[in-house]
Amino acid sequence: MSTPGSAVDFEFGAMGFSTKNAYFRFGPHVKEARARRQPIVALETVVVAFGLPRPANLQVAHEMEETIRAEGVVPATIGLLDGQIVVGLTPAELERFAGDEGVRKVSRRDLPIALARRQIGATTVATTVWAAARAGIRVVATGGIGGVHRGAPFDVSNDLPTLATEPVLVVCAGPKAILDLRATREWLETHGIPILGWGMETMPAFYSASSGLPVDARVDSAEEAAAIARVHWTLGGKGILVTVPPPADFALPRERLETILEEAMAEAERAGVQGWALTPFLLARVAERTGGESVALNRALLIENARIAARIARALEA
Ligand code: PSU
Ligand code: MN
Repeated sequence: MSTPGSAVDFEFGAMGFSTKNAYFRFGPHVKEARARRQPIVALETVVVAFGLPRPANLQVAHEMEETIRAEGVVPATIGLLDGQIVVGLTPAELERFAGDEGVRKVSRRDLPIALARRQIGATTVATTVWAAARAGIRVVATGGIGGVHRGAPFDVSNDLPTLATEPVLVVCAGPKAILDLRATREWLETHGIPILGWGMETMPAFYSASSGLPVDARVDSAEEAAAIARVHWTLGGKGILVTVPPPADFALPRERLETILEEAMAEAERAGVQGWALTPFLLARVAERTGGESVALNRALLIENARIAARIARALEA
């Protein structure tokens, strides 16, 4: 076994990734889970650093971990610290992502830069999925995934191509509502990424229960989702999505949201906000304009998604 902070000295699951990778470090709880072959769910840190206002961000991060533990599954929140990808941040480490330390949003193109410069790096869904795959973790829980943005100039989140290459199941509330959902759905189809609907025939739209776009199959249990994922991976398939509608008590009406989003997008354009900064900007605007309702919703769906991800991770082990 490696000592904390040293290079990883064991095999990365069955993913064919090399051993002794100095850029990975596993948290003590994750090492223990691996030794005991307990199911693990990976979590991202961009939502903590950029997706939610303080202090809700840290509370939600802890609540997601607790929810996963309550299902008998081990959470592995991923982030970059001191030149390493930490799989399974400790509570004290996680706190640094929620504060004011100049955290960098790390998508995959940022990974070598943030590691070489030993920056504190919050991982997007893309980076989290990529790291989880290297660590032999098959399930990731998040809020909304990135996708194809609306209008020009063309902006496609790295979340999509990473789902096309890594065999990981992502539990989410669909692509973020700020995106072009139709184009995102088509992209997923082109790249062979199945979309399962949790108790739904249609894909949710993050803030609302339905985008009106069909899913590829409805599933009503963790076992059903796990069974499909298992076949997908046995056949060499890669990413797979389980889309969960946001808890009904919190969902926002789609028309009201569209107005807010259109205003926010126009504002972003006037202010020249683009690239990595666009998503955090739009989410913050929506939170302001909904008087925090979107934050309550985001929290509720993140916790719900963590719970479902844990159940699927357990079903995959069975
Ligand atoms: N969904 C949320 N809040 C977030 C994100 C998604 O509810 O903060 C983050 C995820 O980390 C996702 C990222 O991977 O936004 C996508 O950013 P971009 O569009 O720049 O790729
Ligand atoms: Mn982008």
